[in-house]
Amino acid sequence: DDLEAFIKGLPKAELHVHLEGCLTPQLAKRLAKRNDMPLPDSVKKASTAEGFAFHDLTSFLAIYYPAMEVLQTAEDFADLAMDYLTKAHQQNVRYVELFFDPQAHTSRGVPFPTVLNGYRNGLLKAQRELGISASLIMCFLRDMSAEFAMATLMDALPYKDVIIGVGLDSDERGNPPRKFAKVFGRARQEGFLLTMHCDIDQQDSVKHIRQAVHDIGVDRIDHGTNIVEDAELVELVRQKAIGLTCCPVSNSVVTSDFKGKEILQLLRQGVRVTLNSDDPAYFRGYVNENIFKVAWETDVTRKELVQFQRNAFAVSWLSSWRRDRYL
Ligand code: ES4
Ligand code: ZN
Repeated sequence: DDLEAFIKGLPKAELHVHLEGCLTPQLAKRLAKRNDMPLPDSVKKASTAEGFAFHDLTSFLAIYYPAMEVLQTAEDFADLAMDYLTKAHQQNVRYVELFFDPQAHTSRGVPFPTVLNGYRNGLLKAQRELGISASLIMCFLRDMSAEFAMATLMDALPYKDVIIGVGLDSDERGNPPRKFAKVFGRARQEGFLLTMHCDIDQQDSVKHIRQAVHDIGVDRIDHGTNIVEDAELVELVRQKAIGLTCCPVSNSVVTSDFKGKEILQLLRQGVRVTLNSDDPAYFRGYVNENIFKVAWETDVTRKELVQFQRNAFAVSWLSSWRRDRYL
């Protein structure tokens, strides 16, 4: 209807989307064929015409990492980036900050420069052919060691033209922000901006968010909606204008609650919350579908839907990243 057209027409920025989470079964099949390799079992079992099928975080991760096997050459990484950016462009997304997990590739023998040259070429092609702008945020896998993260940070130093910040993802349980304090301190010294996943309803969510703000000094938090449990933390995040990148469809898959009420409450309290897709090929929702979910299932107004996008551009790293320092 009319509201749907309104949402589709909004100029959008997306700040929380994992490149490896944009690998559709269709693209995985094409890449497997091109690389003359069998389709990984996990892809074969879990894929349908509509996308991947799974029901919680564990069953998600059990397909997510094995499916990446099909990504072998720089061209594969470029095609993955271009595939997602084509879809984002069709949804009137103007600017994207894309997460990627280099350790998921280097740990299976794909060289770091292959990943980066591929993604960089994909981003340049999308800018040239579609006019959509994108940058990379390199995530460390938090269930791997701080030493491996530091070595990965060193690998990234020659790629500051395209990597604007660092983040932290994968399994949060038992892997608090503090584990990576030294790595993030060095990343800041190197000029990278900082963000971190603080996932929905984890053990010690609020404690982890406090560590991210106080001990790490993050510029943004990915998810982070559990701050609603602590009024002081809400006020601190509001005052510091720290953006929260929320992902309603992803929330509904991994926790069975999309957190629409909490997201809207935070928006109304003046926190810079944004709406994003997380792993769209797996959760079956790009950014518009995430906004539709909030629109259909809460009492959000059109003005507030505009505010989500104002927030996204405001807490994006478009203006704070001084690309000219590195070129
Ligand atoms: C992720 Cl949903 C989710 N959780 C943790 N790590 C991730 N990486 C990509 N998607
Ligand atoms: Zn995420």
